[in-house]
Amino acid sequence: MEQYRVDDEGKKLTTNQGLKVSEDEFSLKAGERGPTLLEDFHFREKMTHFDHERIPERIVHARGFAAHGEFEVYESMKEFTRAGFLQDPSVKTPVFVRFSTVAGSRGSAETVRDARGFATKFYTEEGNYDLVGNNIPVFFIQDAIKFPDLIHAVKPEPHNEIPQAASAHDTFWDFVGNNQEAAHMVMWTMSDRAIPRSLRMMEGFGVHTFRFVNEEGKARFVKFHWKPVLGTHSLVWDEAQIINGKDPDFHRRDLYDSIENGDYPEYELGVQMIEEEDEFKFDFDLLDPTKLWPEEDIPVKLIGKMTLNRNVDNVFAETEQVAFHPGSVVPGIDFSNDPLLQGRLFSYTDTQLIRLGGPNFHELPINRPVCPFFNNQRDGYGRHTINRGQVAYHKNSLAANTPSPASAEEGGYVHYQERVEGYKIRARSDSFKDHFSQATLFWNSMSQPEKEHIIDAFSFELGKVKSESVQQQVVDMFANVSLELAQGFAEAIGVTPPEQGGSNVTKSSPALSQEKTKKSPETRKVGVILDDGFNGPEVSSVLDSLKAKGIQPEIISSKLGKLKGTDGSERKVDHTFLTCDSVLFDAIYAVGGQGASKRFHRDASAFLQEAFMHYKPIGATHEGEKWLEANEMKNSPGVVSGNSSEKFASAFIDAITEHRHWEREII
Ligand code: HDD
Repeated sequence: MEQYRVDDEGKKLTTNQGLKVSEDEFSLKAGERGPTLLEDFHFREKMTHFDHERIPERIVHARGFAAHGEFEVYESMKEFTRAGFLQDPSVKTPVFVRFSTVAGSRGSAETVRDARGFATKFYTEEGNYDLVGNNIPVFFIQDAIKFPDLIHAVKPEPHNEIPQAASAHDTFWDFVGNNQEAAHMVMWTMSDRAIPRSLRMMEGFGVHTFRFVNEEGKARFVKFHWKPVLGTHSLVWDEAQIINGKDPDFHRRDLYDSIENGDYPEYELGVQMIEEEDEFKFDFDLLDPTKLWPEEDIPVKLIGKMTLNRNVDNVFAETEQVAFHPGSVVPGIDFSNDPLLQGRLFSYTDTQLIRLGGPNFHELPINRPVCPFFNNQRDGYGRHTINRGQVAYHKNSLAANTPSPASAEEGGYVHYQERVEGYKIRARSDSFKDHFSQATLFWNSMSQPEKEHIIDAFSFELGKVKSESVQQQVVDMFANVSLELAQGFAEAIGVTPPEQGGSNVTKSSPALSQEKTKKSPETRKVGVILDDGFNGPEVSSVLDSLKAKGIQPEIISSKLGKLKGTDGSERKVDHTFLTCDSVLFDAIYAVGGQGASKRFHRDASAFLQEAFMHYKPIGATHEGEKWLEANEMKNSPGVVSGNSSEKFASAFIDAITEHRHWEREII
């Protein structure tokens, strides 16, 4: 991509024709106070370009943020797939990953309750491979023909464009109540998974069943997973909503800053594989995208690692113009007959034609394969390549019948030869008809706090629905998943709680709960509340211990500038109480200083109360301890106090590692 990067700094200003410009502030006029002249080609070019600087936003996944990186396989996957980029651990394959929310428009906030897109483009030597997934392993619908209906229902309502980037409205829940295949995914979107703490701390899934095909032509069903090295962690709903106001760019800022700081986000690629002959051995259909493969039954084999190590230079040129497509595959990776996947194979190219304005979008630098590509396609809007010669057809004799197809041995893509037969029919297999068992499996797998969050999420979302009939339909529907769940939110929204129903599914899959995820203090942000006259040696010692664990302390005070400690040491203030908020930190270290004002005490207390409400770790010494006492927070779980700095630091780091302290009683 290097050849396309341009640095304008230090250069003379020119028009797009390369003509040096002598004046860029005044248009060409007939006299100093006269009208502008049509002759002013510089003005016309500048204004025309500006007038055309927007393209249609994506119909879904409009708000996204992306980064470059690389992928390495741990060991050759030759036994399972011939995909070139999965053979050699010494090869680094460049990747570009775009994360996104689904429902909101380009300008919407980021910590909304929604699935997150997780789309990865591998620039392999055999062509681009796109793994276009989400952070949720299942989908709302089973057939792509329903996708426009789903999206029409979840997008803002058409008569008033309300609400933005939210599913808490009548049309979405009307869709759910009347399309019960959505049950399983709705359980995920009502869970903590739909409000990730960071794009660096969420899983990714290819969702569909794909195929791996090896050199001998043997195929296996495969599901793809991304496992974040930092573990899977979430926000709490109240916090997520406040962040949307305090910092609508929260997730992109977190990703961007981490990469700039050298804290490169890492994800391991995992695969679950099922032999072709075992296709019918499960109590769900492998082709049904509303079903996951429980990890305890079909283990996830970790096969490689992706590291995101470079931010984009220009969001429009890269993040906005990137075009993903689940149909961009390489030899060794093939499709299944999942009807959702089959429909996606059409939709993605189609949407790029309108979004990127023609059929040559593969020539944009971010979309170009790194391997050479040759065919007989020519012309169209925005064509860059200058194809030479008179021949643009196949077969031909004038160019010795080239470019010519490649055999499998030469790297040609050969579709897996699956035997299919049947009547042309608009129908769905009976094996797709169980909509509730895995929704219950998910529910059974949740810890108590996670279950409470799900009931709260349903109560919030349906509490915003105006139609009582829709509310009742959803309650009745989710009684099939769990009576405890349906009764829980029925009560909160004031409709008739179901008396019958429930599920006889008792199975659970511990891997679905975030409770046992990897926990690490690394890259966690700690807000340090400090004022003049702080205990210098103690604060230095605690901050050094935090930093040694990769924790990032930032100083908060009543004003910017420098604070002086008791020992004369100085600390630069990063934020004031006005410019930040407790929701923007993972933990709070409250110290204060000597002689802080009443207002300081009030602001610091408010910070602690909010952090406490969001179950965050709190460390407090000196005046901090007084704020704890005043707010009855002392000795609560995850609240650390005391003056021996070493013991304090280590207990505080343990509390930060825990992420949140659900056992805390919030009154
Ligand atoms: Fe899709 C974008 C993921 C079902 C049609 N989709 C899009 C993006 C992601 C996904 C991550 C954003 C890519 C980017 O960052 O540019 N989509 C999924 C997943 C699905 C899914 C995981 C279910 C398993 N999508 C799906 C269906 C259809 C589409 C069933 C239509 C038949 N998706 C699109 C689209 C988009 C898109 C309209 C909008 C922008 C784009 O493609 O490039 O074609």
